Amino acid sequence: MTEKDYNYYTGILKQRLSEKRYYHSLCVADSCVRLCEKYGGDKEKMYLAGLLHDIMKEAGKDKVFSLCKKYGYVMTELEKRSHKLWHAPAGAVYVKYELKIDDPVIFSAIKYHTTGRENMTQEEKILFIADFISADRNYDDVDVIRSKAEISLEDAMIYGLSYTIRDLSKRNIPIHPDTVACYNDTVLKKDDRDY
Ligand code: DGI
Ligand code: FE
Ligand code: FE
Repeated sequence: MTEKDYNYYTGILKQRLSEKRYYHSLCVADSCVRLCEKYGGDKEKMYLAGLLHDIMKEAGKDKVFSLCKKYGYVMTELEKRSHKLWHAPAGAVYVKYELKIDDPVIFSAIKYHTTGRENMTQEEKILFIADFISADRNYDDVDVIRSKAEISLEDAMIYGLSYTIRDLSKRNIPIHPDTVACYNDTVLKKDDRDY
């Protein structure tokens, strides 16, 4: 990315995000590059995807719903009622249609960065894990998932998904079908044992 583009995108991020989440975005972009170097992936695209992945995180309901309506993203009932999920698809459409970054790799990495999905692409997996292990994160198990991410992206995904599913179900919060599909798919592909 040119310095001009970097200044342009970080300028937009600074307008839309708190200092803390702006810093998180820079850290996730760096983690994306590291994971691309380790596992293979488009570094240039993934730096940008990491930078912009939470761009709609602090947008209000009106902004999110009007973006989705304008660009034809139809939310399911579960999605409408789960406000933490909105910023991922809304961010993807914002980046594609408003910032005019028309790239399917960046689009799908941002769209699925919160839930994951079945049959994730390499770049989707990279952003999904980069978001869990970025330098600004300091939740209890962060070291466990960081060390898993040094060994296998899929092992880190299973750990992260299992943590999220446990946390949501403990609090009786609905689990998106893509989250469950991602978990099942990753577990089933990891080995061929019967359960
Ligand atoms: O945006 P970040 O905070 O960096 O991270 P994120 O995009 O992974 O969002 C995490 C939040 O999303 C966390 O509060 C849990 C919530 N979440 C993740 N998966 C699901 C979910 N919420 C619902 N309702 N269903 C899910 O499957
Ligand atoms: Fe997010
Ligand atoms: Fe994030």
